[in-house]
Amino acid sequence: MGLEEEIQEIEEEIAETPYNKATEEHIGRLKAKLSKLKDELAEKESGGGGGGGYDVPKHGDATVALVGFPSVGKSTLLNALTNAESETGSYEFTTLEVVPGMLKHEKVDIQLLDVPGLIEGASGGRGRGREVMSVLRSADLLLFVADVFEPEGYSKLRDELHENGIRIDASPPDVHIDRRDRGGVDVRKTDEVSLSDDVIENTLREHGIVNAIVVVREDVTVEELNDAILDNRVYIDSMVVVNKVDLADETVLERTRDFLADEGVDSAVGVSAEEELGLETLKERIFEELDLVRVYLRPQGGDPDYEEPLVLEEGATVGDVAEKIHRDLDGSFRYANVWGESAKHEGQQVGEDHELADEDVLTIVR
Ligand SMILES: Nc1nc2c(ncn2[C@@H]2O[C@H](COP(=O)(O)OP(=O)(O)OP(=O)(O)O)[C@@H](O)[C@H]2O)c(=O)[nH]1
Ligand SMILES: [Mg+2]
Repeated sequence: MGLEEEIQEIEEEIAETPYNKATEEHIGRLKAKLSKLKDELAEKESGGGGGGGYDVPKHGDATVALVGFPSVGKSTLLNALTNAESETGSYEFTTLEVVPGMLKHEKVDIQLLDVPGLIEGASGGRGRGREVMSVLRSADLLLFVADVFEPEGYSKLRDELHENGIRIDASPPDVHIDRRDRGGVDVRKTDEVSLSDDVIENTLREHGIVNAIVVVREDVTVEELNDAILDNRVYIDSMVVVNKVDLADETVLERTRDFLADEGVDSAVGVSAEEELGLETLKERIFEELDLVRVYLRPQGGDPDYEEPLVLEEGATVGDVAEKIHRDLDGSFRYANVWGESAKHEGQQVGEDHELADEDVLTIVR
């Protein structure tokens, strides 16, 4: 039996098995096996070198990927938001390559990627789904684009990405596995963990881990435990944009809003890419969701550069800035002065570990 058939068989078994306490462990084992087989398949298929148009180099301060079914209006939206000219059409699969565009907002360069309309089943390696997945995995934010008349597409794609190891709007489970040479599996867990030691041990064994100290500090599911063991999951934030609102009446809009609310999405942005409605709100939301930190550098004795901030991820420290501006800094960093929200007082003297806030002004003294 080939890898594909094996994958299909396990997927069918999972789909047919009701999920409850009694089957949880069995399903967990199946999912572990499934992950391993899919990884093998990906390995096998990635041997042949990349296809044209998929190796989009990352540019700008952050990368946002547009994800949506064919014809929802991704290319139209990219063209409306950026300087890009992505081909649009009223037929499906107009876009066959990844088209980048740059959006400048609040002095930040945001790269938007228009990826081919994803189809269900891409995870099985069908079409160019696999290459598309690799583009999505490296994005900083996923922008799901849904047609106002078919919001169901959003849920289907989200599930599809989940199947491909992309964990949306989640953080890595608080599970640490320290492999050992002997001693069996030693499970250490906090009170809120409901998985039994047996389930945890068996799941590890399924992955060939028989000696390890496992620390579980969160009430994880078997699937999350698998994720922690596999260590090849990516965790990406997402947001939803509902397009073509120009065509919808109040009844349609309400149905779409209700549907998304049931799916846990209560802050989708409605736009019309064609009529250019709602785009400013969308830009604002993309910027907010990226959680970026803009730092204005101020040379010693000079004025801050408010035009070109250094853009970093939330949680960035003075050390991260130092590293970004001069890689030759090694050892020559003495201290820094900070003005802004992260400073206890204006011009506070701080060390490399100081965490910066958005719009801080920083002077590095070396
Ligand atoms: N009325 C209306 N039509 C739109 C809107 N956005 C896109 N369209 C139309 O929808 C069709 C598909 O748009 P595209 O931008 O090509 O869709 P796509 O998601 O890029 O499609 P693929 O590249 O095939 O995945 C085109 O005929 C667009 O003119 C909108 O906001 N309102
Ligand atoms: Mg397109």
